[in-house]
Amino acid sequence: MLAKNMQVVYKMPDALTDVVTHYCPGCTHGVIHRLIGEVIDELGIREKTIGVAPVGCSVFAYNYFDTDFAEAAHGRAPAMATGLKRVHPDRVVFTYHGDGDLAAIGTAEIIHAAARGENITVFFVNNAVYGMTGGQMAPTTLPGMTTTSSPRGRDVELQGFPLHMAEMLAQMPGASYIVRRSVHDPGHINQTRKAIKAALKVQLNQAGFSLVEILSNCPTNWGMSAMESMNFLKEQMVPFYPLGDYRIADAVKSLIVK
Ligand SMILES: Cc1ncc(C[n+]2csc(CCOP(=O)(O)OP(=O)(O)O)c2C)c(N)n1
Repeated sequence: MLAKNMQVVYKMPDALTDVVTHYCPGCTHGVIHRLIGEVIDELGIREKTIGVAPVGCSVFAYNYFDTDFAEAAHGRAPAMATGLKRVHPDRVVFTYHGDGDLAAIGTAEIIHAAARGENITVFFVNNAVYGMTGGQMAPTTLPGMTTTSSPRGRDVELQGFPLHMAEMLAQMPGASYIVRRSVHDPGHINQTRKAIKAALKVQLNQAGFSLVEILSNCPTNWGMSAMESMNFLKEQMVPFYPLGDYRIADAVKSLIVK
């Protein structure tokens, strides 16, 4: 019981379990989980939400979200989410994946889910590397960026150019809401939270495919302190992957709060 004149200013969202996660110190997966958890609570949808995570650092997300949850094979979350949503159209289905997952092994899956306009919500956490497996180059690794499999820096002549997934998926007429946000400081974390809420509202309004790309860090595999990784995110990632709204269909404009 709270003393007189005291207010609760911080509490664990009901949509998250009260456990210690396995994420590395300084990693923003935890921040993003929290934002999703807060929004699920705010929308009052915990009892009807089903999350889907494939392989990657967030492979144990089923332990952290106190919602129904399913584990997909690497790259296959959009297919599993499609099946779940079609069988249970009254449920809210979201996927949560890294860039190795969504933009490499799962590229075909995500493109076709967007093209079909599946009424699911995708949270795409882009940290520019394969985090779980030791920091190898991903499709989103920046030109010149060193990773464990590109020790001299990504050479676009040799390894090609990074994929800009939000821009690509925004070309799909089936997609209703495609935006890119970042979590490098409190203001941007707040913007990300608003986008997560808007994306879930799109689904709740049966308005089709929604995706929030969230630029994120990986201090361990980038070989940086948490603070250095936040600076890298702000100074290198954001200029290369511009934040913004890439597709907001007319039908969903009224659902978006700036
Ligand atoms: C079919 C298959 N191929 C490869 C792997 C190995 N693997 C596990 S996670 C992963 C990439 C994870 O990177 P990302 O999706 O960017 O997520 P992060 O760990 O950075 O959050 C890979 C290649 C696997 N588990 N299954």
